[in-house]
Amino acid sequence: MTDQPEPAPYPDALKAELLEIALDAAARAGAFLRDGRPEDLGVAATKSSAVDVVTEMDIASEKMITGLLADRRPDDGVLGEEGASVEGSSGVQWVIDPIDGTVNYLYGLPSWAVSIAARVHGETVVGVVYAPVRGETWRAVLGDGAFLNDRPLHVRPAPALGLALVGTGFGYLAERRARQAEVVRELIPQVRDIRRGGSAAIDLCDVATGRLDAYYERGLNPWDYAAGDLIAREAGALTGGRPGERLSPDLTVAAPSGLFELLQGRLEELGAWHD
Ligand code: LIP
Repeated sequence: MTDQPEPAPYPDALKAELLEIALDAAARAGAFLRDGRPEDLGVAATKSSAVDVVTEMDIASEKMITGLLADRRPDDGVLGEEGASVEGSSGVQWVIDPIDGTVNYLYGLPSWAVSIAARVHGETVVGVVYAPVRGETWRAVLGDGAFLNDRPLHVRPAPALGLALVGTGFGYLAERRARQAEVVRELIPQVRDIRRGGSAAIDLCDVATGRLDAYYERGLNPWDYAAGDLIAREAGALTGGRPGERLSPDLTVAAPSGLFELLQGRLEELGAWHD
């Protein structure tokens, strides 16, 4: 069981401002990415491996988002996947994935999103995930519920592990993927089926929406999960990493109570938290 943080009291005006800014930034960046994607989009750079790619659009999206944030809240901190790093002095930190599901975006597949979270003194208070091609915007404010467009969300009731549709993902290093394949090889006969969508943010939102019973992945970064974690929790999921731990690059797990504990325990037995 993971101790879910108790909603701390934040001023309604602050929560409303952070949500409005996150929605505006995600909408602007998402429209730019959807409508301005070059037909000949290529790889601008690689990071941890030849398949860990960055496009010119990842970089442009992050620049657009950080520029809007600087205009609206110049004293806030910023952490972005493509290098944005501002300390800030307000106690508010924005955590940005300018394109979550970059490989899907590069190949023209629809499951990619702009993910923006606002943390106040380290606690995620606002999360927005916008999937433009799917026409879907997920949002959550700490303690105020989760929504898909304007529909309130709640996770599916927890099924038995053997009936669970489980999302997961794989890393950019071949050695890590080989280990992750060993884990999923052991798990797949013990669940309904596995889905690999390619965007952690959308996978976490799909748990919130009831389109997945559970999701787990090793190797995510805070920008991958910050917004989706809050959205999943506000929709009634438990989220965490190894037993008793919060989400981390070691392991991310999300599912309704009753399934969360079973899956987390099985992943612990399988050593899903290490390469
Ligand atoms: C992606 C994650 C996905 C994971 C990919 C990649 P990116 O993030 O959203 O779940 O399986 O390996 O890390 O790199 O597209 O922002």
